[in-house]
Amino acid sequence: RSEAIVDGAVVLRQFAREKAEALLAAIDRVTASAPLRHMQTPGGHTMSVAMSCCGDQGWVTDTRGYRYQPTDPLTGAPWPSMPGVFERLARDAAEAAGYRDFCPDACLINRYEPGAKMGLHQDKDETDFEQPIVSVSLGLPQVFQFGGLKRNERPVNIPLAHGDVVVWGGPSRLRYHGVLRLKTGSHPLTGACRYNLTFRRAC
Ligand code: MD5
Ligand code: FE
Repeated sequence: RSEAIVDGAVVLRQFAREKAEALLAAIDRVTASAPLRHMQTPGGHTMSVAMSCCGDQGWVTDTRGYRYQPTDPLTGAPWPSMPGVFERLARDAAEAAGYRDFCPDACLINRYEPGAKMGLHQDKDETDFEQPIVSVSLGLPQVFQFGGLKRNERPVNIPLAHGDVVVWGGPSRLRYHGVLRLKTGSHPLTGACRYNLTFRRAC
């Protein structure tokens, strides 16, 4: 099933369902060498979401700002390579949404535990906004907020469940978005958390 939300954003309900176990095993492989951690915002707050990355570039935030970099600041080592199952899913989802040959160089792994949220923001640290972002939800459901191109536009709530994939391209690429606090629950594959993978072309 595929639903167009608005201008370039496509929800592929359950697109990742059959690959969920393989994706979660790959998350464990990546986070064994690049541990999930709560990064600092430039304003000095600790994020409630725990993050890690894989691929040639990883997104980081600290008191110096937001950026992509090829190494993990925690270990100094290059980010783990992008698992094959990640790369194929990202390319297949982008193609299903009409974007051919999507070749992400960065995957951000977000882990939400009960109470964790992400406030409204834009993803604009990448160089080419013509490239879509592919987002994969695993585990507990969470309400996604889809705003406008200006922060003051009222967001629309979209519930995202285990296995759902969203492709953000075209004019939706720069929309404000966030996720509401994760509610307590238990999922057979992830326990008390939700994972979100976002595939990006950083440079
Ligand atoms: C999440 N993650 O559920 C979301 C999914 C992040 C982040 O926002 O930055 O890690 S990605 C949602 C997204 C990406 C690009 C554009 C838009 C949404 N959009 O236009 O709404 O952890
Ligand atoms: Fe974002």
